[in-house]
Amino acid sequence: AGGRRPVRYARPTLAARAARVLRDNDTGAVITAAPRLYPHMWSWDAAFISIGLARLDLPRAVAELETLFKAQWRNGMVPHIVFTDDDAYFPGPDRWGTDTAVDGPRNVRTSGICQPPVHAIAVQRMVEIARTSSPEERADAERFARSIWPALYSWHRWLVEYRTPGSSGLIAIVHGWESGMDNSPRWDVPYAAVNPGDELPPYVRKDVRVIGDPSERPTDKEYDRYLWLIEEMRRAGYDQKEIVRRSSFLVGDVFITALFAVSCDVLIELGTEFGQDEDKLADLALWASRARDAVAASCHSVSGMARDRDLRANRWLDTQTIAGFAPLLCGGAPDEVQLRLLSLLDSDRWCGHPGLLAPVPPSVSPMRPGFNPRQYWRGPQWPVVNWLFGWAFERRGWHERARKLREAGLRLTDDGAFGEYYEPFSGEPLGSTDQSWTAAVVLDWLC
Ligand code: 9WN
Repeated sequence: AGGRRPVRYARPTLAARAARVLRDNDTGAVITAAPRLYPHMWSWDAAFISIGLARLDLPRAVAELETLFKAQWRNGMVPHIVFTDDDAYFPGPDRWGTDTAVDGPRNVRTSGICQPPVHAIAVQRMVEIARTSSPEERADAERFARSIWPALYSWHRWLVEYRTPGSSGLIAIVHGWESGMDNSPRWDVPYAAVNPGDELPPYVRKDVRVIGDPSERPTDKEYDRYLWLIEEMRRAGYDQKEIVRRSSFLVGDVFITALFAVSCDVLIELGTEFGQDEDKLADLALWASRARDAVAASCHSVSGMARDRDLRANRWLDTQTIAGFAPLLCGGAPDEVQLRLLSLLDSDRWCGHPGLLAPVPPSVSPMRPGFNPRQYWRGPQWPVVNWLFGWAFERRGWHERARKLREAGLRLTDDGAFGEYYEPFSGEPLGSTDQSWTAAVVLDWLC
């Protein structure tokens, strides 16, 4: 490989460029997810951004997560978007209409759904990074971990209390955006049952104006469904119990469930170290073990891949995507299943595909029908997802595997464009460039 892209930056230059992206995307109040396409704060982006920032400016990293958690809803939900005043993104706060939601936050405008719970992971990583720095930074990071812990706990409790319906034990999402993998083929079957009514208020997309090639984004038909689900939630006044009872989309998300399990573990570690309440630590241990069991129980008997569950239609969703490797993030599946997943991940169906520029797992296997190398969550490689697997592998003691994923991630991103996602064969950056979370994970890999 090599030579398919004109530019390959040496590591120090790449690090300097990544740092500049985070600085340039800083409005002073928040670091936007991307300069033009996403001029607001996104929940899971903010977590990754804080990890990258911890290397550059710990107080700024702390401030970022504090801003996100100031927008936490009174019931515990951490909203997926915290809006700035910029109106270049649709749907903005007026369309969401959460201002009158009973549980909404005060003095800040947010969307009305959530995103994957990776925030405890970010806080622990920030502490680790600060410990390699000065004694002052170490003390600041530890003070921050102690002070944000109760808010992290109540965020996790919200996921259990409001989003673990039925008996599967999986954490449920009520909108594909909550998964962070918006138009992944994971959601095609449940979305087919979402029928936007005639009452869908008209709207104009803004994302396709920013992205030169609209085929890199979800389709209009998909957007109608995304907007219809918002309409349903708005009508329910963002009453979570009501939404989970009635919305036309309710799916147990195995990837979120795995992240939740491991985030609970991390929260236990932080809480044990920083003297948090024993009862709360016991809650977290119970939640982690239930989530892990749910992930293991979802594994397909032949492929071993973990599956989402359509909770409206009561059936497993067999579409194979990167999310099928969820048990590798959190553990808990039988050894034999885990080995099968590892060899599948290494095989030519995934990271070992001979055509890939870099052995980073694509969002969908290039061997699957429906794989689209340019469209969003239907094929491209996402650096943040690679970071998550690398982080989890390191944590599980699989150092060589973690190192390989880090190297692969750096190979993919050494063009210095900080693409939102990448075409797996040519390595062309797609979607937004100068995407903050891509810059952040690159910084973490480099340090
Ligand atoms: C909708 C910000 C976000 C990411 C998501 C990614 C994309 C938004 C969009 O951008 O979603 O939330 O408008 O497409 O899918 O994972 O957090 O980077």
